[in-house]
Amino acid sequence: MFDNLNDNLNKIFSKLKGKGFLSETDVSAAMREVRIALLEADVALPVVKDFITKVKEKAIGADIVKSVSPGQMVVKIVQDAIEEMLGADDTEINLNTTPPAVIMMVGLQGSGKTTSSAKLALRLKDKQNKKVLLASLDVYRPAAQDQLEGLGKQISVDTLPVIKSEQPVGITKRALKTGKTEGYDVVILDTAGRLHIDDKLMQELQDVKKLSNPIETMLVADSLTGQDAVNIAGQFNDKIGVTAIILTRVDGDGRGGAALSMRAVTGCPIKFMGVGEKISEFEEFHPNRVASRILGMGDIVSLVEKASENIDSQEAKNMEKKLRKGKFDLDDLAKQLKMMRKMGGVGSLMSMIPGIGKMKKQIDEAGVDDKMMKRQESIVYSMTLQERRFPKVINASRKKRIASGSGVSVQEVNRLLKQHKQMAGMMKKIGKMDKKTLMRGGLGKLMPKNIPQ
Ligand SMILES: Nc1nc2c(ncn2[C@@H]2O[C@H](COP(=O)(O)OP(=O)(O)OP(=O)(O)O)[C@@H](O)[C@H]2O)c(=O)[nH]1
Ligand SMILES: [Mg+2]
Repeated sequence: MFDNLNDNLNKIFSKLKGKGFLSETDVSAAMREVRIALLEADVALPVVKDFITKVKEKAIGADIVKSVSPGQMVVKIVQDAIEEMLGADDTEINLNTTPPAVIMMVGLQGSGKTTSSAKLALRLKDKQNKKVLLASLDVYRPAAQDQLEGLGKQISVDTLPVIKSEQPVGITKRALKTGKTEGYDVVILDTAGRLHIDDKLMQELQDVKKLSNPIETMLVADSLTGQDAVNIAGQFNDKIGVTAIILTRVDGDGRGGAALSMRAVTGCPIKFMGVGEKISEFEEFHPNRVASRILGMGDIVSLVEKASENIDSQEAKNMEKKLRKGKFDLDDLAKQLKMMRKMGGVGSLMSMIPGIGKMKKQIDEAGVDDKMMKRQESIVYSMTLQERRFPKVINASRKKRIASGSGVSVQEVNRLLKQHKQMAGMMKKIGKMDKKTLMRGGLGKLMPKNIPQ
């Protein structure tokens, strides 16, 4: 799914990613291309328009986080907008009722209702440990009831025994009764297909729905039919009310338009997708995962997320100013430790910075791990304001108090103070250095030979 869209978006973003500065014209030009890409993917026009407007607004007014490029920021904004278009994550099946909970499956002919009924039944049985009864209401297509029975056998889920000449409403009544008396948790009603939406069959669905009061009415829609699937979903929703959508044949869908516009147009969440003919080929639909599949730029997105979530840009600026002046007190140390920890710890930070391999080894050897950073943070927070600003006042008795306050040994407090002293000294030197010297690797030379543990 989304292969073409993924290719097209990649081409558009590769032009933006490297740019150090993005003008409004750059963003507008890129959005024109994104718009075409989405339309080519068969996304509904109103959905595309809404999408582009939102992205443009955010991209142009975006507060660019220092550590990422504007292009990377746009990728993140686009991913957020795709997620928003796909709706909130909502794959729970509502079974919150006096059992049996009824799930009614509706949809056009051949959309995959019977197959999806079995897939859903298997999932409820295996993952949620539910006792499920499958019932076919399809008295029109010859062998439809046998088809469900065969699938039921295959997955060891019971099917309601077939009584020839019984009509859908009668079958529904019997299914409910059997469900109740035989202690089923869930009854899945697999209804007959419709070639198109006709009044007689719609009436039948309404009758079945009224009688069975389903907790979920799932529309099964073929993603290969693109915008038709979306329109049909809208009509089903108007006429009988739909609570969720199962999108089928996603395995063959290279465009993904139905998946992308379904939620925005119908207001119904896509809960599952069929990704093949086999019963096991059934997946939950998670908007965030689908969005990252579409863009295929998960690394950039998570980098931006981490950077923007955790670094208050003002804070970073203040820190830089202080460093330039060569000042670095214990509060600053605690802030730095916290920032690093929030960004996923030393390991994850290192893995995101290219060419850090050498230093990583050094740091590993020094034993700077996340737990230690947290302990160090708590040592600092056990100090008084005066102690943090002027570490010199920390005498033996104060050290004892700080150690017991943070649950560590006095030696550990000593180690932290020593480390701070070294770092403060280093910062002072950096403060005096100009940028050129820093770039030439001055920083490495400044690293203390052995960071105290
Ligand atoms: N590739 C693929 N095939 C699917 C998927 N879901 C269903 N099918 C196939 O689509 C065909 C029709 O599926 P059914 O489950 O019988 O569809 P239906 O909606 O019950 O059809 P009617 O009862 O006739 O309306 C079958 O050959 C299924 O194997 C899917 O997710 N991927
Ligand atoms: Mg069927």
